[in-house]
Amino acid sequence: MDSAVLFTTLEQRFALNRQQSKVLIIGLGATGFSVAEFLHDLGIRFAVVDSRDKPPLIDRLAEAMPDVPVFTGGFDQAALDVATHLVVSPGVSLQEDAIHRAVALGVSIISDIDLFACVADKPVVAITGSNGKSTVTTMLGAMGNAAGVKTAIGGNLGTPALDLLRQDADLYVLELSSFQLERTSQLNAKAATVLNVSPDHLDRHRNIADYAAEKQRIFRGDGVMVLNADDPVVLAMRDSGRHCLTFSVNRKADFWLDDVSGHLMRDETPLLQRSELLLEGKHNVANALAALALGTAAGLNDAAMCRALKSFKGLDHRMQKVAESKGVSWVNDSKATNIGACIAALHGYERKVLLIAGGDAKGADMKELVPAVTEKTKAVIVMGKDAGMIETVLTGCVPTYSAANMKEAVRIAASLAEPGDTVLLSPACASLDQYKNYSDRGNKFAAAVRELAT
Ligand code: UMA
Ligand code: ADP
Repeated sequence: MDSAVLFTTLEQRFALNRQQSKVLIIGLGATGFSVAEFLHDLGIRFAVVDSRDKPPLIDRLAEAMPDVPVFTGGFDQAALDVATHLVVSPGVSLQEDAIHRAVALGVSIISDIDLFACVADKPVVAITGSNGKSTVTTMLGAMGNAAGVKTAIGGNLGTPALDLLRQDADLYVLELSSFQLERTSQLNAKAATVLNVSPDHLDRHRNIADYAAEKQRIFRGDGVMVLNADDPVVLAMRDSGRHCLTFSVNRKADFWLDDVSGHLMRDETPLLQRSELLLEGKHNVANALAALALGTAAGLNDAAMCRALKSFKGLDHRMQKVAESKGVSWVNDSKATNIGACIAALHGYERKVLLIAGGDAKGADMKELVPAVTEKTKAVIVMGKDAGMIETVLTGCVPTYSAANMKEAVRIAASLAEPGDTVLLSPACASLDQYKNYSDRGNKFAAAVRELAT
């Protein structure tokens, strides 16, 4: 974008300029650093605060932008007092006292996604939901590139949105979390979706209604709304004045699964056979239908979209088979960090599995696991911060075993497993109580399984 136009846009939308603005970036992780680079390039004054003593990107910032004031070990009040704008990283709650006080004094809050939305001059597709975001975002990236449209993917997926602007792209596909959306007001995506809503992050959102309302913010603007017809909470977000596309694995919709012929359909047109998808589970059929709807709204052609879907192998740590040993399958679904993902995983199995679950439940009510666990598991091995609570909830439904760590969980599972069984790590909880992140947890599971096999 031409820089004169950019400065005018920033002034009009945020009253942000080089003369008067003093931006305070809150959080020096991946997002904070991307915002620092963006503002630095534009010559807009800013400082950075982080509550941690040594935030992850502090050395990189000191090297790349040595003159930038950085305050760590808390949210420096003097820095807050002079700020005209706050750019709050998604990991920081807007309920923090310091942020509340600043807002009450008239300081405006913007997000990296807002800045991105103002600057991006190519179409944006935006994806949120409790589960399936990363899968659908990556599918759509593959579809775009298969169609010859240079497609950049990022956001909550990993690459901060502002960093995507450095790529030579004709289409941006953003995965957005509820935290990113709650502080974003400038999005106008060409197509957007809420894939599904099930309880998650209830330690940060007041209740599920608030959480759903934050997700609904993805539909701001006038682009195509892609809605899951199987999820009443999502379907209720429909705006009858807008172009909407629905998808469903249970009934006819704009994009749907025909259980009789086994085709993924657009209206009455078969697009591809379910058996041509490499991913297991009906939830992945829903993901593929959502990606087809979004891709269609973005103008991608059917042949390229289907080609991409047929070769899409899925992402690590999502229903990933890591070993087959002594007739037992070991499946890593460490990315199942909430109840909805764990239930979707269990429903993918005909035969009962041995489940390893637990970690930080993030305020969720684990009773919601009971029907699926009762129907689909032989036993559950619990671990992590909320192990005791999960065990209490499951008592009387299935046998439960408690493990101190992943090695022990794998050992217990191996002692219970018989040939033909599956051991599934699908924790229904976040990993941060015991691991660096979900990949660390998944890697430790795979390592423990390998160790056992040798
Ligand atoms: N933190 C502090 N004090 C601070 C700032 C951060 O303690 O002052 C802590 C946070 O509580 C959090 C961690 O630091 O635990 C990281 O926070 P951050 O906002 O600096 O995170 P970033 O490095 O900018 O990464 C964020 C997203 N992280 C979160 O939302 C927690 C990344 O999503 C995203 O890939 C990245 O921006 C680029 O857009 C990760 C994630 O876990 C994968 N997302 C959650 C999820 O998927 O469930 C929402
Ligand atoms: P997200 O980015 O929303 O966390 P992922 O694609 O990374 O979504 O998948 C996270 C977890 O949710 C995995 O355990 C995966 O098997 C499961 N999952 C993926 N898609 C769906 C869906 N549509 N419904 C329920 N669970 C899903």
